[in-house]
Amino acid sequence: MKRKLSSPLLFAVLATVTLTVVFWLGCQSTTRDPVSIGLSDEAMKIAQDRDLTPDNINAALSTYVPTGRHDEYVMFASGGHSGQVIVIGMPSMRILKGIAVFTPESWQGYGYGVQDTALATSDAAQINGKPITWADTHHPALSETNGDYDGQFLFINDKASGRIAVIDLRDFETKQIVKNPLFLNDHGAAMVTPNTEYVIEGAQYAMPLGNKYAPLSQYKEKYRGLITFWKFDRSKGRIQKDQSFSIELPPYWQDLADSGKVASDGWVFLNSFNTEMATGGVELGNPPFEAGASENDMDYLHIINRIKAIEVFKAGRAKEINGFPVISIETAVKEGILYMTPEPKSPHGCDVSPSGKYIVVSGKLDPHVTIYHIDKIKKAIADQDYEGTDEYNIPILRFDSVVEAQVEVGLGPLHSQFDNQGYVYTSLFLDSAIARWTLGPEAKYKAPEQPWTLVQQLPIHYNVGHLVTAEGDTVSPDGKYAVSLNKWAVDRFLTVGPLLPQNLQLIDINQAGENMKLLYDMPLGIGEPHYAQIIKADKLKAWEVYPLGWDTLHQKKHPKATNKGKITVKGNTVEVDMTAIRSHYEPERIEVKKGQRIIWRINNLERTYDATHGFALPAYNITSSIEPGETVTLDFIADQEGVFTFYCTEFCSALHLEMCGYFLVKP
Ligand code: RUQ
Ligand code: CUA
Repeated sequence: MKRKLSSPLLFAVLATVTLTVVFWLGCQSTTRDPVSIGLSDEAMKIAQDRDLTPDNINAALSTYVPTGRHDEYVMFASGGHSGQVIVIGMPSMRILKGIAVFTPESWQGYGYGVQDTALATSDAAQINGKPITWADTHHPALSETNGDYDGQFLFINDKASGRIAVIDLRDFETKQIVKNPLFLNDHGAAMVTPNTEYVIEGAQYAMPLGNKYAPLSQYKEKYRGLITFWKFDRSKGRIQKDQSFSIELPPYWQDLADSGKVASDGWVFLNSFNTEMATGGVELGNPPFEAGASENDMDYLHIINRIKAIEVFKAGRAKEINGFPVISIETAVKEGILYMTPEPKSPHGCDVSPSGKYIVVSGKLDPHVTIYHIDKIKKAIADQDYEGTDEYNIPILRFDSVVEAQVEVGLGPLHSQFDNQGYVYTSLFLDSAIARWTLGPEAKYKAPEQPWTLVQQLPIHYNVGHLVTAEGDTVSPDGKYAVSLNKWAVDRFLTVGPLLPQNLQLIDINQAGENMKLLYDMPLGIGEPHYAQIIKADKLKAWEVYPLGWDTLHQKKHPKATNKGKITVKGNTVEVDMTAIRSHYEPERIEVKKGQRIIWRINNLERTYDATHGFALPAYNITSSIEPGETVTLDFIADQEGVFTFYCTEFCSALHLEMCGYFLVKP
């Protein structure tokens, strides 16, 4: 409800604001005279003209970042089916960049002829020889050191094709894409272990491992689930496929994963649904998946001993499928790698608390969140406190023995995040709200008699999927801000046709108790952001320019980098070494014969921050971005004769239009 502002109230608010601002300015600057600022009258008029409430004014002051100043946090949001990652400054919620990951992107010259990109060099850009040019990015994961974001790397999954990408945060560019050799989709990805030794990729919709055919009538025997542990080498900045492995899982649909930390370090948790093993077929009179996969009251939380799994893999006891090592269910059970425990009603979300003691799981069709305690899990395993096994002989830990608490938070709970006050925040899809509740003995504020208590439900707009808090997946979350990643926007913005943007709502979670406040709405109209992570901006140490002659894909000096333009003809190959510096290329005329192979390297010789040049070659579908210091390589056959004008696509100087040349292809 919008409250109309009464004048005395408005005056009180503005007076407080003005005093604060004046005091602050007084502290900041000796050259400005606080008395002459006259903020109050002007601000009052703006507020009245724009019909702003006191809450509006507070929200505006909390989010406004003046020109030239920088945001305090950076959010990395998945770009959903745009296949990208979106970088957003907080609290201003200004978009800083879209990072091209799985999808060609022309501004960054990603996927348009440049050879030195993850997309061009990865065999994961094709499946069975077919180029895959889109992706469905879901869960970004920042690299961690001792459970804290270290600002070095970002990983993200492609749910659609079962892929993981590695982004280097020195230049915010994608360096590697790996394809799961056994599976065509993933969802419990990407999550990292506390020192980023492994990137976790849990599968989703069960299928025969290794992309083979089997009829649905053989679902229980031939279809499987999967979890993959991708070994990450920080010094190389690459996933090491030859040191990675998978664990075969039952054909339940694995959902969200999280790595244990601190108290639960060495364990991995992965929830699931469709333990009914429904195979659909509504057209045959079967229940549709939505009903068939929701019949059971309980599904299973997978509990995986990562340390033991690594031992078994290193001992060579995994079998190979498609040339990739897989620990079978049988071995996993025998070696004490795999356990299950029930989780209520169509579970979703699986989030380990900062201390690592608690694992929070929601049930989409249950108004509660269920909290498991790692000590209870360990004890139940040690005591073999099982309530039986599933159809695949996996021991099921007794629910009552491992559950610490259940909290009724509201309808349609999905994901949970943590802060520095011992609150947990759970997104409520059906209620369109964020629930704040206390994390048992870890809650700091006025330790309630009932340590697990719902504190507040903040309405959001509308139908939240994930939510994220500042540094919320680390061992030491910051609190301060949460962002609700809403699936529906409905009436929040001007109409833009039937396809609407998603709405990211910024929430102030700084004050304890029932004091969460909505601050800002940010529409995002480029694919659906699923999950995001938020890092303190000062942890990011991105380069301003590349070292001169830089191969950005491998992050090292390009062996053929040069500061002299030249053309070399070797048989049927023409090598062009071109330089780019304001405001010309050298050489400017390149004449070749039709059918020749052209290896064209462009060296940006600039040392100035932001002095990027572009390179566009019409009719050849080539476009590139050459950032200061970078050397890029194009490699193509001059298969079209004629005259082609290449030009710089970045407005780099007053004579940017003159930064061009002729590519002449003789018949
Ligand atoms: S989960 S639909 Cu991240 Cu709620 Cu994927
Ligand atoms: Cu270089 Cu425009």
